[in-house]
Amino acid sequence: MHHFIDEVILELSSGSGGPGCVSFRREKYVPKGGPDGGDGGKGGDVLFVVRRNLKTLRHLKKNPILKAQNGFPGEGALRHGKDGESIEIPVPPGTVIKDAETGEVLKDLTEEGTSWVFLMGGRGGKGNAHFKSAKNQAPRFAQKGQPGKTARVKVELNIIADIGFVGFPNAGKSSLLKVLTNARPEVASYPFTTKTPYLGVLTVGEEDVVLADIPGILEGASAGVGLGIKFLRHISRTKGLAFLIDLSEPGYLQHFDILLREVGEFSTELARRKRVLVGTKIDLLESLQPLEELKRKYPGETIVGISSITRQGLDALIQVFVRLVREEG
Ligand SMILES: Nc1nc2c(ncn2[C@@H]2O[C@H](COP(=O)(O)OP(=O)(O)OP(=O)(O)O)[C@@H](O)[C@H]2O)c(=O)[nH]1
Ligand SMILES: [Mg+2]
Repeated sequence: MHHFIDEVILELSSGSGGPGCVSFRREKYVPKGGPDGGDGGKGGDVLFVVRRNLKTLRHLKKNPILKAQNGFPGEGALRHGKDGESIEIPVPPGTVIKDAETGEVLKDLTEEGTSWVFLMGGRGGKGNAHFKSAKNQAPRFAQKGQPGKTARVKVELNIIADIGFVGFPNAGKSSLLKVLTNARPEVASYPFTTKTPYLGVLTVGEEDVVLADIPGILEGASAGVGLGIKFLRHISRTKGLAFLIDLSEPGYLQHFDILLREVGEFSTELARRKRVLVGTKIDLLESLQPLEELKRKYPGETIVGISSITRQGLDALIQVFVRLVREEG
């Protein structure tokens, strides 16, 4: 997923109403019963429902053609047909529904819990019991159900990452994204492998956590060294930052100060964002001494040691990510 805009085209249809029934009462000793055809059921609606735990539209991509159920036909003895089942399409907050042809915005779905009926199902047809009159005691016709509606919509979402990765080139940012998410960024042993931001979705139970991997940052990046710091813009609306520090590098104890300074040059507010320090590549260490040194130097920080190769520490890190995302403010 390269893009920060997620979109999917859906073809949606509401259900048609069920037809009304033509029927006449049949009872013993009643030679000519009156009309008793029941009404058809209503067709199912198509509605969008906003769910806060969703962060992307990925769940809609497998099934882009959705049709609600038709209403069932009415039956004799004035029995109504059952209504067709509606379809609820769950979307994350911030989803915009557009006409696929014209691009016109049909609805902005921002509030959690909002439920918006987009296509109403067709009305059920009336049974012949409705059409009895003085002139026509035995109507032999009933109404058809009203047809359902079909529409093609473009569903769009501006994805905002929850956690942004910050680190020197080669710190292991893309490797971490790769082991935690569905994303497949390139990983290589040379610096600046990653040249554009990359998103991945980490799914923890019911919850999606969107992780953003951006190009590495060097000392002086704010003055234009390396690829600079303009990519920080992509993680400026995250809920938290993960600073990745390669513990197998000799200068590792200085890395966090340097990174934080560069981030601060971009935005002092971002430098105060909730964060976790991630000591990477612990599989390369003879002992966890470097991790302990880091914890000693920054007693006020949350620090987790990990290896994307042996997967050590990943569960603990996932817990920290979930906590960062859930905390309000
Ligand atoms: N032994 C070991 N090697 C790792 C680990 N994580 C990453 N590496 C290696 O470190 C090198 C850089 O990893 P990347 O994930 O590409 O690093 P990056 O931070 O995305 O680098 P840039 O995109 O250049 O900023 C690669 O050779 C990886 O195989 C780890 O946990 N253990
Ligand atoms: Mg990378």
